[in-house]
Amino acid sequence: MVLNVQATGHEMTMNCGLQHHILSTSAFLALAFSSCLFLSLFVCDHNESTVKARPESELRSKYVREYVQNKAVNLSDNVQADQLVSGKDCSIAVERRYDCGRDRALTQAQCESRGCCYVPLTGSASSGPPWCFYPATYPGYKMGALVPTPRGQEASLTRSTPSYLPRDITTLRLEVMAEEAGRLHLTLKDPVLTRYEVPFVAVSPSKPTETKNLLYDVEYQPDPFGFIVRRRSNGLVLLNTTVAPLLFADQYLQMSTTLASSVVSGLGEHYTGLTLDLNWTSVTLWNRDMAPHSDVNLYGSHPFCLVQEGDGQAYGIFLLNSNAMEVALQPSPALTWVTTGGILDFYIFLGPDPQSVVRQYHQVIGYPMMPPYWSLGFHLCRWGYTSTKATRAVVQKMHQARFPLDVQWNDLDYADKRRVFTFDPQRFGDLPKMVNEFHELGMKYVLILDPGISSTSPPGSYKPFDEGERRGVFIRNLTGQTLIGKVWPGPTAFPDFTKSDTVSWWEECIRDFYTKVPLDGLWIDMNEPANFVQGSINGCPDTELDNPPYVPDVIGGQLNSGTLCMSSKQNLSTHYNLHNLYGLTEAMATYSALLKARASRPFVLSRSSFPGLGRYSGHWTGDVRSDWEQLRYSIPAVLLFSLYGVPLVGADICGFEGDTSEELCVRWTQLGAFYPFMRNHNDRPNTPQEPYVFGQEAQAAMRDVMMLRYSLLPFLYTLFHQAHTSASTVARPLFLEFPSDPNCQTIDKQFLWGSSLLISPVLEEGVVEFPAYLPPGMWYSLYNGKPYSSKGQYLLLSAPLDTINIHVRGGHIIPQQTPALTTTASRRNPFLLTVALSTKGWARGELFWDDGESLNTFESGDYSFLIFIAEQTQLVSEPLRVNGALDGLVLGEVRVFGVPTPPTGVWANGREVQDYSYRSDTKVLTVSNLALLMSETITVQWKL
Ligand code: MIG
Repeated sequence: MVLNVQATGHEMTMNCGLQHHILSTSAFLALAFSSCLFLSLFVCDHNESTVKARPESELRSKYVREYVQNKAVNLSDNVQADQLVSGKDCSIAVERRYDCGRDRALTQAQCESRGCCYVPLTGSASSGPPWCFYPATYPGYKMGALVPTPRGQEASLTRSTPSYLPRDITTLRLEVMAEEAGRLHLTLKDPVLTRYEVPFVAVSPSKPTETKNLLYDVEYQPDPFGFIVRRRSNGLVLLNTTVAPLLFADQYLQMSTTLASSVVSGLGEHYTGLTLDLNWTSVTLWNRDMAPHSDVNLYGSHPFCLVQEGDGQAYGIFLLNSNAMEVALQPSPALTWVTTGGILDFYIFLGPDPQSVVRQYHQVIGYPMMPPYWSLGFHLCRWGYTSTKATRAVVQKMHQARFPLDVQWNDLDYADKRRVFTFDPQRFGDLPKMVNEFHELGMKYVLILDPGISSTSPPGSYKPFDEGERRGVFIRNLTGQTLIGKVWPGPTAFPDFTKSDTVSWWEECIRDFYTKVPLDGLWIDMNEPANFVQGSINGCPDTELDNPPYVPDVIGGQLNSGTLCMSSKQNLSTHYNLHNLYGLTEAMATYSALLKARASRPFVLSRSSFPGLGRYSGHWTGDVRSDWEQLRYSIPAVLLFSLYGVPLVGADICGFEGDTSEELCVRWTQLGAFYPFMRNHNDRPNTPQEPYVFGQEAQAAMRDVMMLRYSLLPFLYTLFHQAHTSASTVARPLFLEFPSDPNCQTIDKQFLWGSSLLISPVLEEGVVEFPAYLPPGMWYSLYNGKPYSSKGQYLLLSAPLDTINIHVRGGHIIPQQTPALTTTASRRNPFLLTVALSTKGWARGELFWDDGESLNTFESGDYSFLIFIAEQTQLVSEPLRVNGALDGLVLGEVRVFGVPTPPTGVWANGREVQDYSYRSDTKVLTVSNLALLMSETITVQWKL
């Protein structure tokens, strides 16, 4: 019953003018499709080629780069793109060339022996179109008749001409499932030999939806096989895979498609802006311990992208596949998925609005977990708190300087000889006592847990390894022995979290440690998994998995660079197939272990990620450098993880690698106060960066913004509840909220919390004034209620060192609470409602409240839920559901922004109140010193 009021309120907040600029060319396209065989000649033309080329990106096609380096060919001048080459139709516009040599560099002779076109380009080695590309028709699979099945339709695909790859799968089964009106699910598998498939999906295939209800149409080209997906409402082609042949060999699967626009977000984890550069680039998805920098694969893999169509609509593409993958992007616009194993398992999400695309995606990968309330407080960490004494001193200094601190952390320093599940008897001998002291202060404690288990302690002296070996929990090498790599403790074995015995052993290790050290959460690092030696201490055998015929463009050049041998064996499959799932499976086991040990809501923070991680864990963006560019790119990183279903995310505030500066650290703390997950963390050799080490002015700025965050935690927590129950986002890119505003498509220097707070941080050194975009509508400064009515324009904002600009959107009510130095204390303080009236004089908001740490409170009904509704002259707080968590809590203050004239009187629950003020300059009414029970209906009225 409560559910139906928890929609995120979009219908009331769309005051942004819904203009639907249907692409003028769509009618033309629809005509072209009905009559044309070679669709590929048309589908890309509608886009006005708005390719974004980021200056820092100088990526070229790998193919061209190799040619230039190897000088394999002479660049011939003035070669025409449009020409017939040895009888093949090679008259293909350069931007619509699809690389025929993506698997390896080819000479002209090798290219032509593949039956492909070889047309070098002049002086454009850096622009990246391939020189060897598929001709207009090229043999592929031939599709048989589509036959109905209980889940949809299926057809058989056969290849009669071998491809140029080893071990073609010559017969494939295509299955097409219309699972939801807005979700198309399409798989290509080997019908004879079962191939590896990703084992975790949140939804099981459902009954097909009636064709008349679908948001899309699918058409097939039978020979060579390809398909086209169109948006039914306007005929827009969203995917056209007929533009290049399908390849499906044992270790090389490739499919190309056009895209409906060049505004593409996703395919992480990379160091990029919110939208990708499609100018002949590629991204590799292969989990790797790698400090964030341009053009390399990082810690996580998310084979999902969202495409904004340009008229407020959007769609998503998800390839559920965990093998090493490269996605090539080209400006036509188009992309090519190349994966090295598994099956092709595509989901297409039709939206039609971007927020619906995100929800449809999260329905497949799972909605995010509800984090404990305390985890939204401030976290402090560094590598180099070398003893309990040093750790206690940090906490004490934070308290003395009156900074909020909910969670104190320790890095590897705590462990005895760096072995997990131990603590150093000298330096951390009284660790349990320290943790209890923190608990008495209302704080929490988290420590790091690496997956590598030391394998060289004397037998009988290190139970996690002895017991793990006895129970066979570790990943094995090709010949069946425990694979040994090297990480912080020296030689280590790696738990295989795809095995149930491993999960129970891990749960026991955590429970045993927890009985000594009552920690509150676990930080799972190095779980790509990272390995300091390549493959294992004995190298890797020479197998098709260790040395595959094709290796995507991974940093280090080989799949086993910085990780385990690909041929090593896990319960579910080989590491070759499961590598990208290592962090996810560790997060699942760790979540379950914490739940069993602590019997309350788990907190897990994982570095490695894969779709579905957000159900168990948060994420931090790894080893970011302490510089301004990394500060700036932390925003798209956080926003992209929202799209990936991991809303609890943040970067290391003030930067991890290198020394920070005072100004950078202030600005980073201001931005970090609006990361959903807020932690300051520092690397071992660097100068300290705890808030208290800086000058008084810097400290004051940091304290202010930390207090501001704490005051907003009831609102933030409610956003997490919404994400958990309806797959909305917490930190939200502007385009999700204002899909029809073209200005918002790529903005990633500003972002929103939910639909109502706009955050505009300073991201450059020395800047104290900068232009920020205010989407159409009423906005108010969160600090003083100063109003801005925007038609959708940039506004010059003042931002001295002590200020981060935050605007509240008209029509919204923000629940706040008087801040304190911990959430334990702040949760008992009076609430404050900030009411930002729309131009029509209304606003609404909501509050989700529970004890902050019990599991499944929403699911079991053990929570409170309040809605707030304001009209011209009154505010009503209506509890729709009340539980004990609200006992004794009061509303202490109300601020109303946008009250046009001074009130002549104010009443609270019918009684006249004296304690109010009105400012004519900002038009803000403040009613203070209230003490009205939140568990009851509250009415505050003012007479104008
Ligand atoms: O090889 O535990 O990203 O946050 O401080 C470095 C030490 C291992 C990497 C993590 C970083 C952490 C560090 N870890």
